[in-house]
Amino acid sequence: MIGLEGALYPWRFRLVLLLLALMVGAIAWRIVDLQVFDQSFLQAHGDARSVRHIPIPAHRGLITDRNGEPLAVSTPVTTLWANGKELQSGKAKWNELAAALGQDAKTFSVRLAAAHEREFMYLVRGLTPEQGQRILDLKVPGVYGIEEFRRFYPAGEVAAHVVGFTDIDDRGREGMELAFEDWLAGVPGKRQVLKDRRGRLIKDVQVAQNAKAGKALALSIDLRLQYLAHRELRNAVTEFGAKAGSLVLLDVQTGEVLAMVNQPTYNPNNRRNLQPAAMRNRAMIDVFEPGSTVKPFSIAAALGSGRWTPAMTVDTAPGSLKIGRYTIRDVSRGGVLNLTQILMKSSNVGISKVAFDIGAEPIYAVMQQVGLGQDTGLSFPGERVGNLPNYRVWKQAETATLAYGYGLSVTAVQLAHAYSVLANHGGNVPLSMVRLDRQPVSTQVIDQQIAKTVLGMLQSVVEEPGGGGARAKVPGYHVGGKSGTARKAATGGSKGYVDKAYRSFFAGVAPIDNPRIAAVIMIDEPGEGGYYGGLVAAPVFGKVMAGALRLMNVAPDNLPPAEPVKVETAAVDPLKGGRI
Ligand code: 59J
Repeated sequence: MIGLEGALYPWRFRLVLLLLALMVGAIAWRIVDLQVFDQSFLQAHGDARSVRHIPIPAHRGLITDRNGEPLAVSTPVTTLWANGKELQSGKAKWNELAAALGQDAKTFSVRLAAAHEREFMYLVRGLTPEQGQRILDLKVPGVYGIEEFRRFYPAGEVAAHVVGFTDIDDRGREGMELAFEDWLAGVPGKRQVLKDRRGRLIKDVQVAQNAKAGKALALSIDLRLQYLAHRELRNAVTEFGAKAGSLVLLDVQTGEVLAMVNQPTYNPNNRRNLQPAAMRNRAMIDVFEPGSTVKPFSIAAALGSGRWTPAMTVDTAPGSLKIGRYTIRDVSRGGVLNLTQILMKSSNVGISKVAFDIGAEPIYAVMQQVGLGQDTGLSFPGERVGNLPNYRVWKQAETATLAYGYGLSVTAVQLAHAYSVLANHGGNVPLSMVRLDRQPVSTQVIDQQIAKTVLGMLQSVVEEPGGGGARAKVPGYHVGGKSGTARKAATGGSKGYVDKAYRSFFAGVAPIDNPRIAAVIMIDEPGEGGYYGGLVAAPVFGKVMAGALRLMNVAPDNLPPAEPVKVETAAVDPLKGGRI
């Protein structure tokens, strides 16, 4: 045996020992380095290659009408996706898969073969969970399912413009779905999973973060009134061959929008072949000259000036009035008219003469205070403000046209709001598209007595002979309102008004003594069977109001006097008895 001392080359032996020791030391150091100093960095990188987070979709809040009727509902669906690389190992099952998905086997296999380098492709989105499971049960390699939610709109085309819709990724795109996106959406959660080098799911580790469901939203809309408004507007647009139309119903005490419908409309549950014209919530995103429907506000300004009383008269003969190069015309000639008759005959000349007397400013002020051409505060997507012009110096032509409704532009919802202020006896309540739990603050903008006087005049328009609003009558109730027929202003740079293109209006309130509902009907370009507001729009008011007042349990204020009740006297003497 050769001892250490006896080694032939002791220095060599020591060198080897030293080298070995150094190597052990280096390795030990590296271990410490990796395990201690670089640990978190390496852990993160390791996880990044194997631990994945997949999102857990959050349940989107339910949208209902004011009584809890569902308007937008999220239902669970299964979306199928595929890993194109993994798919290639299961070609034998492709035909079966194509059949289950209802696709042509040939085109389908071409599509799958072309995806051989893709890690992710959608196969089909939004299946019912049962349909999805049936396909997953085929166990085609590379085919996976994810749980998602899809919106369904139970009221379909009836509430489409108000409710709006979400896109395929469940984000609000239109209407209240978009306006209240943050409220409705919720926060998606995260699920931690382990995947292998090729991205295949190995293990569902844990829910890293629960999804937070979105909040429910109750709209101000009453679906019963919405259906009624939809039906009557659609019938009128069809009957008169009109291009479009809008109808708005407001609760005059709370400012809540009870119904808002437009024609044409669309089915939000099937948005293929969608026409842009059908998608417009015209009641809020289209503006127009309101014409004669604003005359009641000019009258309110006249009464507010202190210079006019309802009995005071104006001579409107000969039915036209020249202002420079411009002529104001009445369609029907009236002669000497008091303020009520100016409204009943809808005299442009009459209201212009009143306007010249008081000046444009007080008329402008009333229109502004009732919200015409003003921001509604609703922030509805695409909503327009319109325009109420304010001149430093008002020329006569501008004064006259403002007084009978031209030169300003408004939305249907603004016009309804303006009538709701009259109906609320001069109190302006802000509009709301969501159900309110308490009475909002009202601002008195028209004197209460003046508002009541104007309401009385609106009643005459509907209930007295020759008022032009007879077709707006509602059996059992006293109502008031104003019709309007306005030529359409030329668009696209051309001046003046289009030949034979009109908008027909009716705006009104009911019941007249203690109004609850204000309504505006706008029919765009009636093409057959007449075009006057009193003929086209007024009947829609009558029918919708009749139904709405009944549905809202508003007590009738105009019932025929009760028939004296005949009491049948018993044919027998109760004391003596007899046959009953
Ligand atoms: C009218 C206008 C256009 C704009 C005129 C309607 C003006 C005017 C320039 C001729 C049809 C028509 C600024 S009519 O709304 O007076 O609702 O039942 O469009 O006057 O000066 O062939 N309404 N309508 N005027 N313009 N400019 C009447 C009236 C109204 C009715 C009927 C008959 C117009 C009673 C309208 C209705 O009150």
